Amino acid sequence: MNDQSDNFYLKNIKYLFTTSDLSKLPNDNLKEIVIVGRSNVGKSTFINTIGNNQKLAKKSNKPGKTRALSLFSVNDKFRLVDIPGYGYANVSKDQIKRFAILLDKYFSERKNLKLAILLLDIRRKISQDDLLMIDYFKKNNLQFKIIGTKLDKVTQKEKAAFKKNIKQILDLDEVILYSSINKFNLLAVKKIFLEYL
Ligand SMILES: Nc1nc2c(ncn2[C@@H]2O[C@H](COP(=O)(O)OP(=O)(O)OP(=O)(O)O)[C@@H](O)[C@H]2O)c(=O)[nH]1
Ligand SMILES: [Mg+2]
Repeated sequence: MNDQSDNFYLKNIKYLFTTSDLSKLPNDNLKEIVIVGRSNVGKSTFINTIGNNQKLAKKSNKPGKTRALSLFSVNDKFRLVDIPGYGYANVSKDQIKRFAILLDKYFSERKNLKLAILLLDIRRKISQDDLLMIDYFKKNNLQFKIIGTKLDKVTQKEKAAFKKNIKQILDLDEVILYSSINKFNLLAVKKIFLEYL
C-alpha cells in the first residue's frame, strides 16, 4: 500500500456482509485483517470507530450472537473482518464447536488473511482463552498484533499492571493501548495496518 501513515485516512469504511459460509467470501486479492478477542472487549466498536462511522455498528454489533464473519471494506483497499468473541455465555456448546471449526478453516486456509489483531481489555488479566488464541496463532504461523483497549477507562495503575502482565506472560516490551472513545493512539493502529498491507 502506498499511502503514508499520517495521510492514510480510514474514512471510507463500508459494511459488506456477514456470512458463516466461507465459500461466500470474496475471491480477489484484497488483504484481510481479522479482529479477535473475548466477547465485549470492543472488537465491533474498534472497527466502527476507526472508520469514524457509528452507523456501521448496527450491522455487526449483536454481542456474541451472530456466529459468523462480518466483512468491512476499507477505502476499497483492504478488508477488516469482525468475528464474535469467545467467552460469551449464551451460546450452546454445539454452536461454539461449529464456529470454532469455521474459524480454524478461515485462519488456516484463507489466503487473503495477513494479520490478526487480538484485542485485550487493559483492565483485565490475560485469560486462558487469550493465551490459547495466541498459541494457535503461533502454531499456525499467523501474524498477530496485540492492542489493549478501553484506555479511556483505566487508571495509571491499571495501565502499568497491564503492561507488566504483557511483559511477564507474553514477553512483549511494547503494546499499543487504544481507546475507541477518544481514539487515542489511532496513528499507531494505522501504522500496524500499513505494516501488513
Ligand atoms: N469506554 C470504552 N468502551 C468501549 C471501548 N470499546 C468498546 N467499548 C464498549 O464495550 C462494549 C462492548 O463492545 P463491542 O464492540 O460490542 O465488543 P465485541 O468485542 O464486539 O463483543 P462480541 O461481539 O460479543 O464479541 C460496548 O458497550 C462498547 O461501547 C473503548 O475503547 N472505551
Ligand atoms: Mg462484536
